[in-house]
Amino acid sequence: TLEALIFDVDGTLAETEEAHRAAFNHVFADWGLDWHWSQPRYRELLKTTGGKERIRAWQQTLPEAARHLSDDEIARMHREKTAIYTGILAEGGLALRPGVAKLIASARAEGLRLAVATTTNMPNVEALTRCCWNAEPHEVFDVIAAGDEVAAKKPAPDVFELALKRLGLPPAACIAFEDSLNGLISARGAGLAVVVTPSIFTDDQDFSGAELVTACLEGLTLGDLERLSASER
Ligand code: XBP
Ligand code: MG
Repeated sequence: TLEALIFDVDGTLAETEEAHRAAFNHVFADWGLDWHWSQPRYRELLKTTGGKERIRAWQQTLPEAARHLSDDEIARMHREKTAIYTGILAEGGLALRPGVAKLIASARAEGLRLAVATTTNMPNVEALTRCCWNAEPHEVFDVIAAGDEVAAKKPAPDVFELALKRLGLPPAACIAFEDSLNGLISARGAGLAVVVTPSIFTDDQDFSGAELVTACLEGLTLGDLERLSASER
């Protein structure tokens, strides 16, 4: 039987990537760099999960002479990016995707447990629950596995495995919610059934390994999820 729901954050709970993209571009300008991540470019860059990893991967695409940031500098730049991003969310204006609030409320009411498995770091999860629920992460979710808590980010299964370990549940008792192919691969690697709601930056990806691909979570019942989590994989 289904005992817990495990959610990705970016792109799944809310369409956060435009705020992330704005924060990256903001910090690049602050550092006097002429880097700019356009939407089409960011669609490609998102295939590298994690902000620090993404900056590093971007730098690798530049000519040798332009690759001057060390890993320490990237870490510092990324801390500034986090401050900009959380500032954007604190201004409000970010909404949960359709159906998310209702599904989480009904799961809670039915005694299911709730978890997060995300590549983004904890301050960003905090900013999101404050903005969207007016609550702290642990008031909404029982378990949170985030960012640099695992060495290998998605598509590695580590962050979903960590969430399962903290829940103390086997994958068969849970279902994962994702918006990206990297997330789908990660969750499946941890043995989970996956519901995919493609986001504005991932709607061209191949989600054939998912139990369900749907535009949004609206109308999805716990009974539907119970059936999906029990399906053969
Ligand atoms: C989301 C990400 C994150 C965010 C930025 O991946 O890859 O990197 O874009 O977050 P997923 P940080 O939704 O698959 O978890 O800058 O905090 O890393
Ligand atoms: Mg995501």
